[in-house]
Amino acid sequence: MDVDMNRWRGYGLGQFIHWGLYSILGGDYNGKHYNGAAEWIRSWNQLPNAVYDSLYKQFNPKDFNADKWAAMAKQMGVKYVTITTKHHDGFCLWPSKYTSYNISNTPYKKDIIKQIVDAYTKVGIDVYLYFSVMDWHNPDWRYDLKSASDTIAFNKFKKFTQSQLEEQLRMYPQIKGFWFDGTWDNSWKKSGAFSDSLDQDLKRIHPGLIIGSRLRADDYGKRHFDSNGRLMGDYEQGWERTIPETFADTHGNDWECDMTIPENGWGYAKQWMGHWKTSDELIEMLAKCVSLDGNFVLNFGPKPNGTFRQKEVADAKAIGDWMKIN
Ligand code: FUL
Repeated sequence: MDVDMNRWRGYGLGQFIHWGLYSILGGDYNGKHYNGAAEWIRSWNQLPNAVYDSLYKQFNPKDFNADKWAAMAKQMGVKYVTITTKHHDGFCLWPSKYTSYNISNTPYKKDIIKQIVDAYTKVGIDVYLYFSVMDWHNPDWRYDLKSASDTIAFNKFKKFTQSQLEEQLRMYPQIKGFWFDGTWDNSWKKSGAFSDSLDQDLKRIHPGLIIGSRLRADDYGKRHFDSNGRLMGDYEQGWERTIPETFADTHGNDWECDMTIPENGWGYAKQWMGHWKTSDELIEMLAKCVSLDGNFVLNFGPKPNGTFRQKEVADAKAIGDWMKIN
């Protein structure tokens, strides 16, 4: 386990990728732009859920080329990538046999996750899978467990979640870990024993697997020390769009900072909100994170056609140039 954690500790720079059906809308519906995180649009009542849930029929990223993505990440100096396999909307970028709401039923059809895992692994970049437990599309998912029928449905949902994760490990054995998300609801808070057994199960299937702290809803970032006080392949996912100031803030945890280029929002947005960090600002953040023994992970939100925005390409280049001389 320490070998794997030590590898993780040495990364320094990572890339995050948010890509899914929300990228098709880019924060807009019917000519109106919604000024929030574009990947959350399904929950803003800007459009009927049924319309959102049919977007998969349009997902066809004709210009997607995983080798080009990996080459850009490589020149940027990235050591690991985390890609959204399923965000809160429940749509799966891999051909999961546990739901038809997946990539194989889009016009594009091909497994996006496999292409990414293969292309990045080939150039020596470790791959981690982002997985949202919260799933707005699955009828068995619940915010809370208030009745016996909620519990029955959510138990079914937990099995579904476990099956999907095991499926990912079977399909992509090269991956190094999971970045969990959407575990803050009461339903998951009441499922602590399950998330612990899930954690152990995944690590049994894939020894050395590194799992982010958000798997456990009730103690983000302070979990999983064994009886000798050693961290068991977990890292603190608490630093989202912020950076700790001093070592006192990091409490000796392994941690990463996940950063967006615009002020808010991870998925592609046609209009970017607020201040767009300059390349120099991003480099300064990277240096600060590494100086506090953390990893800096920069987010990219590819367009629906499978290419990156100009600003992202320029930032990747600037960071890569800086990495080469530092
Ligand atoms: C959050 C999510 O709600 C955002 O959409 C994004 O995925 C971020 C990395 O994590 O919890």
